[in-house]
Formats: sequence, C-alpha cells, structure tokens
Amino acid sequence: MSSREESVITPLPSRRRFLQQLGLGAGALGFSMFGGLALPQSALAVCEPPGNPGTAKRWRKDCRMILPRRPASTLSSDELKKLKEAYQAMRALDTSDPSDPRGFKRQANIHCWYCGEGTQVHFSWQFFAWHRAYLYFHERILGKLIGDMNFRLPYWDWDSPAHRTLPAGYTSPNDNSNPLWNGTRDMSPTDEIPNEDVGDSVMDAALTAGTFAEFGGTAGGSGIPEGAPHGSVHVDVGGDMGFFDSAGKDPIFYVHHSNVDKIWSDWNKASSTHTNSTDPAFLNLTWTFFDENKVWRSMTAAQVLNHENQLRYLYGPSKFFELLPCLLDWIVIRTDWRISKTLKVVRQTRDKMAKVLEQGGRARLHLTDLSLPLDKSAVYRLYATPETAKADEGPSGKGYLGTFPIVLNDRAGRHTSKQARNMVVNLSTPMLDALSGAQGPVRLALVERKGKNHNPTVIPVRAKDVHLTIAEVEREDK
Ligand SMILES: [Cu+2]
Repeated sequence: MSSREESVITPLPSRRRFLQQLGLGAGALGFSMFGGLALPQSALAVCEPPGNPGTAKRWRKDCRMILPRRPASTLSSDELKKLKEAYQAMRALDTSDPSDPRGFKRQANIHCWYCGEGTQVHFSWQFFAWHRAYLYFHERILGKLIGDMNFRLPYWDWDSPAHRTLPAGYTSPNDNSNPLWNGTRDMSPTDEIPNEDVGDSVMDAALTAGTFAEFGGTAGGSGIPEGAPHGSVHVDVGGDMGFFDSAGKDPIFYVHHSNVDKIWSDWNKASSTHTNSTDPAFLNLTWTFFDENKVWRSMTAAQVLNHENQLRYLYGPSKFFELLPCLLDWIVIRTDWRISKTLKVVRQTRDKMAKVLEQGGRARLHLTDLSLPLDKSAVYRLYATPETAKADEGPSGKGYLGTFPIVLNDRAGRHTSKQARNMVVNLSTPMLDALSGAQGPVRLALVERKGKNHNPTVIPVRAKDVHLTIAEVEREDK
C-alpha cells in the first residue's frame, strides 16, 4: 500500500473521530472547513465533510460542447496522456494546497461523506442521480486542471467481454509513478471481472427493468443494477474499491461509475416507457459540490436527468440495444414465500414461464429486502437449494441462479444500511427446472463466492418477499 492510499480505521463515532483528528472540540463545530483553514495532514486521511462555506450558489447552465465519453481502453495515447496529467495535477493539490477542494483526497472524501459518514446516497433512488452529479463536477475539475474544458471522463465498459481487465492506463505502469494506479487493488493487471457479475444476463436484467423504481430504486430501497453489476465490480476490484468510504481513492472508481452512469443512460434509451421518476421528492433532491473554480454549488436531481443537454456529454450506442427484445408489461406471479419461506413453482407456472422464454420473452426471480451478512464486502451466489449451494458448481452448474454483492461502507463495518437490498435475476429454462424441483418446495440458499476448493457456508435466504415475473415479447400480429 502506498502512503497516498492509506486507510485510517478508528472505530470511533464519526463526528467525534473527525473532531479529534482535527484537534477541535465540540465548540468549534460551526467553524468553516474552507475558510482558509489549513487542515493538518492527519485530518485529510479520513473522511471529512465536503465543506459548508455559506450558501451554495445555484448550478448554472452549461454551454460547453456536447462531447462523448469514451471507453477507457480505446483512448489514444494523447488522450491517455491528458487523463494522466489531469489526475497528476489533482493529486499534486493534495500537497501543494490541502485546503483546495479540487485535490484528489478531497474529491475521494466527498464519496466517503455521502456514503454513511455524513449522509447516505446508496440503497435508494439517490444512487444514480447523486453519482452523476458527483462525476460531473469531478470531470469539470479535471478539465480545468489541464486547461481543457472539452475533457470528458472515459468509462470502463466491463460489460464488453473484451474489456474485463482493468483498462491498461490504470495499471501501466503498475506502480506509484502512475497517477491512475492504486496499490490496494485485489485485481492484478491480468485478472478479469467474472462474466457472472457483468455478463449479458446481468446487463439484460438491468436494461429491461420495467419501471424507474425497479431500475433506479425508491426513497427506501435500491434498484437492480446498484447491486449487480455495480456493487459486484466494487468487490471484484477490491482494496479501496471494496468499501464505499475509500472507493473514491482509486481513480478506477470514476471510470467504473461513468459506466454505471451509461447504464442509466442506456436504460432510458432502451424503451419509450423507461422514464425517470416524476415524484417531486426525487426531482428536488439537492446536493452541493465545489466546481472547477472552487465555487460551492447546489445541484438537483432534476438538473441531471438529461446528461446530453444539461451536462454536455453523451455515450456511444449500446450493443444491448440490438439484443433487447421489445417487451410487453411485466406480469407478477406471486408466491407464498411470506408464509412458508420456501418457493413452490408449480408445473403449470413453470411451463408458462418456459413458453415465454421460448418465444423470446423474459422470466425473472425477485428477492425483496434480501438479508446478507454485513461483516465483509463480498459477492454471494444464489442457488435453488442448500445442497446445490453447498456444491457451489458456479454459473453453469446445478441450481445456480445468480450473484449479489455486499459492499460495506468501511472496513470497520460502521454505518451499515438498513435500507432494502433488492435482487433480481433473469431465469433460464434450466433455472426454472431447478426452481420447480421434483421434491416439492425449494429452499433458496446463498454462499459466498470464493476461490476453488473452499468449503462454503450455506446461508438460507432471508428476504421479505420472493416473487416471479414474466414479460412476453411484443409481436406484430397481436
Ligand atoms: Cu460505486
């Protein structure tokens, strides 16, 4: 671990810990963090509030050119050079002027503050909109630092099978001389994100979500892609990325989230019915960020919904548009899970769902408010039975249904969220057969995914509800 990526873990209540690191008592609470106060270096290593220098100015319209964000692995050598220069300049601010909110540590700590230390933007409909706003200001700051407001963040398109390794610029050179490097990652430069975490089935489940609530979450629960693929990639990269409080310390975070942002954009484009929430409680969500000129600005969720027009960037086409069927409405098939805590898919239901699949439609399994151990960041595999979970044969093995990640807020396990984690998986015909098991109801089970030859501990599924859905494909003759 390099000195610039230290992680300070002190299991003290956050407010108290922060003040102690600052050497301030409770009486100094109202003191502005950015009124020219030179913060001691130790304070910068933890997650301080992003600052509150008076009333935020409203975000103004952006008149820059509309330019594409591009896959990180396809940047030209000149573009990569610029990207590295931008992060180099951002990191340099950490030492030249630690009070500059545009410095890399300050940028990383914004995510930390919004992930439990101060407030929580995960596990709800804040997730997509807040991260879009955060990346927007981050992108503008990087552009300003290299004198090029046409700079746009790239994205790490791990959903492309050819781009499953960390983008080359982030690992080459694979040492401290590279401003895009981070020494804490679990992934080596040749490791790949597993297909079961980001493959077509996972992407399809996200991109065909029928409503904004299902895709982007609600005030009290997460949408589909916030778990897999988003959280899974955090766990897979590991190190700082494996915890929300430190994730922003790895430059890969910003290109990872740029791709997550693209998924939101793609979901909107995938169907005329994929519209964002119009609930004023969502639209009026307001956050504050420092812009590229160190001006404290407020931005609302409503101001980020049209990234192309409002925020002046766009994404290239998605390969999934050609693969996605035009689906009719999702139909819910209730189960008696709430009573029996088991799942019984009767023959008739199984056959009906299989027919929908045969005709190009979709069938799904939904686990609402899923409980998982909150003692570590990990990816769990869902199986149809405790026996198949114990055998843990993986994606092509018996009883396998899908994956779900847990990303903790910090290594000390603080700020664990009680908000609902919702899992949805696309079902195949063999999966339907596993669920309609010959010996009566199935008892869903999970195991933590580990390397080969592990002896998995089987975790019975605890969820508020489990149900099924189907969506038939739209046909011209109907
Ligand atoms: Cu994230």
